[in-house]
Amino acid sequence: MAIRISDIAAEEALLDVEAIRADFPILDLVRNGNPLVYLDNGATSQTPRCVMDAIEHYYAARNANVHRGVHYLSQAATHDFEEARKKAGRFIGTPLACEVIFTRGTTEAINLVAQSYGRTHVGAGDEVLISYMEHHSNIVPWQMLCEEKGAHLKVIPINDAGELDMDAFERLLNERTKIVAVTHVSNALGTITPIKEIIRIAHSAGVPVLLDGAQAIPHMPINVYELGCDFYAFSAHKMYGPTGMGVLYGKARLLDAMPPWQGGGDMIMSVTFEKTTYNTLPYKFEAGTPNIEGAIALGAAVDYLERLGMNAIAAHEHQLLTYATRALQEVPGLTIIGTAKEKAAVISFVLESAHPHDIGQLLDDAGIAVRAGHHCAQPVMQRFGIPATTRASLALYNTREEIDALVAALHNVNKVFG
Ligand code: 7TS
Repeated sequence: MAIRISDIAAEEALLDVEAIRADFPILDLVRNGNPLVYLDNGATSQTPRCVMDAIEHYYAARNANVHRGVHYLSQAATHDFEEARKKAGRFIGTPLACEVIFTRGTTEAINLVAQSYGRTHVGAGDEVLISYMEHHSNIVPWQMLCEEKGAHLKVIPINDAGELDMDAFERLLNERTKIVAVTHVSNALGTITPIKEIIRIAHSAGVPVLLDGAQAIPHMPINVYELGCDFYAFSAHKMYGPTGMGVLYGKARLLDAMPPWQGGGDMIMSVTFEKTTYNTLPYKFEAGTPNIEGAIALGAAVDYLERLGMNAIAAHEHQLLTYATRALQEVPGLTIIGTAKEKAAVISFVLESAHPHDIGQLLDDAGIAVRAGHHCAQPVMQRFGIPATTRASLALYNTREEIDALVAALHNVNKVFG
């Protein structure tokens, strides 16, 4: 069984949120005389002091290139960099560091799979299966691949609650399907997709599965071995780590058989003008000097999250989601977009009285940061027949008082525009 957030939430919420907030200096900011209420965590989460310290320590005591120096600093930097890889692997449940490819983020991780695995396995007339609720970064790389190869992009529909139509999924899966690429959590709707079921069905048809974990990774424990997924992509900056950093997990057997997608330093074993032989995993996919500080800071974010406990985080956020959902439903004219049974702490909504951009502006005046727009998921907006939503995406440091501030500000929006 996949881990259900609602089951985890049955446990006590165990986070000392007040102490946690002290770890995040930016939460002390004041805007227009109001304390910052940061509810745009789906776009990027804030950074705890320990992650900043890891970056500073790298530049103060480690700065050197990795995998190439005999001198102390290079060896120390290499050690910390590879320790970070082990931490990232441990965080998602793989003991094999070779299955952890460092990338710029989720977007690059998905492009890597599309360009390497995809270009090898997808040919004319083949199909790539995604869903209606994908972020553009799990649509466009596959579209580019399909265009190049004369293949077809197929899309699993969603119902009015924003849940995948699993019957349609089974119908769409066929012998021409070469890969299924779906999100674990929708950034626009908050839906947690039934990934265990998706993987079981796809694998029974012999089709590998890539999961876009960008919005799942900060909210719940992930174990790629328990899930059995073939690829899992995520970004550090959505899990309290740095920007420009992410991970592609892939099964070693698959990664090993895939060609490199970028050429350059570090990804080679030997080079002559006649022939180049490639490095072993994971380096085969990491051409050029990597984001060393980013990897080390990602490792620090993993340490931080493990100290707090992903179950406790999931329980806290689920309680907050329930509280916020009830409170928002009391706002006249407000409709929540995305009412799946299983949701992570993301709430998209529309308000009769005002356009999402005007709402975003008025909330900002009150010190409340939300995202207004299509959330890089335009097909979701088209599916619901709306141009945009306002989205509050919650994190481990958010509180009920902040939800109350959001609700009060929305009542004010109704007053101003009503
Ligand atoms: N996949 C999903 C589900 C996402 O939510 C995002 C970013 C990405 C992929 C891309 O991640 P990146 O780190 O490579 O950029 N989502 C959002 C968002 O919801 N608001 O801003 C960025």
